[in-house]
Amino acid sequence: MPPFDDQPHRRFNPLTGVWTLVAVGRTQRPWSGKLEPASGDDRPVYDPECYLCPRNTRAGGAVNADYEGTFVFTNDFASLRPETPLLSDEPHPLLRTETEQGTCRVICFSPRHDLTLALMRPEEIRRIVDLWATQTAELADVYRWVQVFENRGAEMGASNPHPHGQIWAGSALPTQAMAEDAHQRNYFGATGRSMLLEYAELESTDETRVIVDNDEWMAVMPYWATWPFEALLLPRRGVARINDLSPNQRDGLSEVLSGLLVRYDNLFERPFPYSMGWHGAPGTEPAPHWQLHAHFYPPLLNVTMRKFMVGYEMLAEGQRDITPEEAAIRLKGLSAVHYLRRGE
Ligand code: H2U
Ligand code: ZN
Repeated sequence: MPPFDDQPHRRFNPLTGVWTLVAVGRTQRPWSGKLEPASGDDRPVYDPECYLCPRNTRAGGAVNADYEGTFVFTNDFASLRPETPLLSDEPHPLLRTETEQGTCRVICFSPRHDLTLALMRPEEIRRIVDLWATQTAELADVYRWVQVFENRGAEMGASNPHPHGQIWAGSALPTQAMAEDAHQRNYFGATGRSMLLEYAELESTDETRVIVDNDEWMAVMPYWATWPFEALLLPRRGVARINDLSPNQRDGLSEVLSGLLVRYDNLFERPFPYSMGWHGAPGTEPAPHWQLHAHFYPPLLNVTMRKFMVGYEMLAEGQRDITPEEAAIRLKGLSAVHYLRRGE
């Protein structure tokens, strides 16, 4: 167990260089809320009004393919466009601007409107891992940074319950990527070791914060977590990018991903909202300092309450109300069977 658990303390995130304040006992415990009826569990297999279901017409008139597995299309409201010219302007050091070239895609995880990743079997999730990999490889040939992500649930701004994610790829290295690149590079330069590979080893000798794992992957509540039920998905072997994963690693990932998402849903017996995304090495050059990983940032503190990152968090630094170890114990004690699949 970490020291100072009974006192307010700060923990350092070596990946981003950011501190989080752990102020335990500040609010009620996250599992003491009353259960609200789960929403979104009674969706049809096909929704004629859904812009992601097969064969339906999207805004702007494009018609979705009659797809059976996964389906990818360029976002009809793309924030980034490939034809934007690369320009920069700095009339004064305080007034810097650069244009951003890129593309935005929407990726449907399944033709089934009623499914979620948490309800899919690992074999079905594997299809999505393969899609993330092929999309990343394709876009990394053109753009410096490829951001694969999923906003799940209306609480995180998802516009549609149909299982889907997004990919944005762009010419610049975004702020988070830049911080993680610099910190991993410095650590590798100073120690000759990959930071997150070493971290995964640390976590597996202790296991306090490991939520679910197998021979290839672990889902861990990071020591420095800011969000109440934040998780980090880490491979056990060195790998820089999702498209570099072996078939065996992809199977292992699908299993751990399923294990984490089932527990997330089981925590409050409702679909658990989150934003998740992959961080692989930027570009296509060898990157021994960079270890592939995924972040999960769920906003809930308990079943009825969202963790608001406001006041102190906005103006000083992130703050959490329960220790990561308490949150990990809570999650890993949950059933590996989804609450909607009990009795099947
Ligand atoms: P989110 O649910 O994570 O917001 O993703 C859905 C995306 O789908 C969103 O970015 C796009 C929105 O721009 N979209 C289309 O491309 N076509 C449509 O017909 C509706 C929504
Ligand atoms: Zn649909």
